[in-house]
Amino acid sequence: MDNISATCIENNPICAISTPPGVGGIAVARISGKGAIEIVDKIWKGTSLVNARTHTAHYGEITDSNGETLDAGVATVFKAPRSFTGEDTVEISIHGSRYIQSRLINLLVESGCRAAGAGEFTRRAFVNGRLDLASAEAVADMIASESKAAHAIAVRQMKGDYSQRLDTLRNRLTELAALLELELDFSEEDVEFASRTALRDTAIEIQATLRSLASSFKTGAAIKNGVPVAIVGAPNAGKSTLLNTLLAEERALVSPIKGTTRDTIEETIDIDGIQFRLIDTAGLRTTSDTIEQLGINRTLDKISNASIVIWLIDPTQNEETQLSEITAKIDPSSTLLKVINKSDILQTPPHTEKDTIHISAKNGDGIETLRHTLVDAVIKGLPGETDMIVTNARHYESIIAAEKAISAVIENLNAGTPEANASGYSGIMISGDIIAQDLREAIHHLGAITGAITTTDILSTVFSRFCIGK
Ligand SMILES: Nc1nc2c(ncn2[C@@H]2O[C@H](COP(=O)(O)OP(=O)(O)OP(=O)(O)O)[C@@H](O)[C@H]2O)c(=O)[nH]1
Ligand SMILES: [Mg+2]
Repeated sequence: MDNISATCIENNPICAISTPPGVGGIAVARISGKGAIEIVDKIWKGTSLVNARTHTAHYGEITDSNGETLDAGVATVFKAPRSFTGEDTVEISIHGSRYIQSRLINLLVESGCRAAGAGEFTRRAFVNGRLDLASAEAVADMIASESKAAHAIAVRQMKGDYSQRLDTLRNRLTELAALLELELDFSEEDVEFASRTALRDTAIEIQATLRSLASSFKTGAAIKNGVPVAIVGAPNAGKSTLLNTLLAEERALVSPIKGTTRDTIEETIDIDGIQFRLIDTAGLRTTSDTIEQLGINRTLDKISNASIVIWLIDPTQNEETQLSEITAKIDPSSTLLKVINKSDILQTPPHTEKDTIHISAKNGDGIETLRHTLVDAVIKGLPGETDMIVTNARHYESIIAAEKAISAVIENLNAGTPEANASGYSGIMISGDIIAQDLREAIHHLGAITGAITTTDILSTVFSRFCIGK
């Protein structure tokens, strides 16, 4: 068993300042582990914290070994297992001077604590069964969330619904694997506990769920990190003007000289609670200028990495040729928006083609429509309100691996069917133990997401993303 809870659990007392580094009105130090309350009592002048009831707050003084007062503060006592970490914990609110904060940590270390590493409190909470791994990661995402949409996804994952649903999928697979394994115990008697048809139906259903989860990752990750939007087109199409108009600031240089933008310029904006990363690029054209060509190569890179590509067109020029360059690079799951600029100088009103947006980057006409279209493009990539969204690269990798294992299960189950045999498939009936093995593989990968199955490596990677004190 590679579950961490089966390995040695360290519960020595650790301490850290949990509030952000720097000066503040107050700062909070957290101390957790076996003997944590006794250690704080050594430097605490006031009510005995060891004798205090759990979930009570006490005013007192912090003193050093010479009895000199460092600060006055409030200590809140949480007794195991009713604390965030599941261990005895004290949180001391002190005045937020840098000196007091570092001196308090020194006093605690002198009294027998160790300074906590990144995410160590949350890691202990996980090891002690206070929260699952995906929920712990959602806490980190919530702390890092910078837009309403990113925050909403983190809240959904933190509530544990995500983990519960993955556990349900995993339990269904475990039951099937167990039935197959039971058959193996009775192999002499040629019994079939697990109906192959039912098994195949369930595997197909789970495969579809895993595929939809995997496809939610692109949008999920984009929402978490900002949706990349590349603005591309011919020189002078008005790309930099559009960036400036969307940002409502003169960020990029604009000029009637073709090839003004050489390097990419990236800025973030929030539209309706979704964070977008707008990328202004060098205009696409054939050039003998080495530096301009380098810029154009960057444009092509940005097209491949963007979730949305705005293809900006100057209707006074003939630019249809760029389309093939763009479509050669764009990811098939990304959105391409054809946007015709400079509506203000068109003699005849624009002829509205389906899926084409007309704007004037210069005077702002059509910009509101463009903003709505950007938001809609993101929302259409999202599963429904109640569906799960994958935002975490680690989860995505596990889902892909689980899907691969389930696909192998389905393939092996198909191999033995009369249809497969009738179609001349040379495969013979694949034995239950091979199918069970693939099922176990899928179970393992799904378990890695919620932490039902973990290795020290997984935990170290996950918790190193946290800050010290969390
Ligand atoms: N009339 C009109 N002119 C515009 C509009 N948008 C941009 N322009 C003008 O078109 C010229 C080129 O604009 P830029 O924004 O620099 O074009 P660009 O696509 O960034 O060009 P490069 O950086 O050279 O690739 C400038 O003179 C702008 O003022 C528009 O909506 N209407
Ligand atoms: Mg430009």
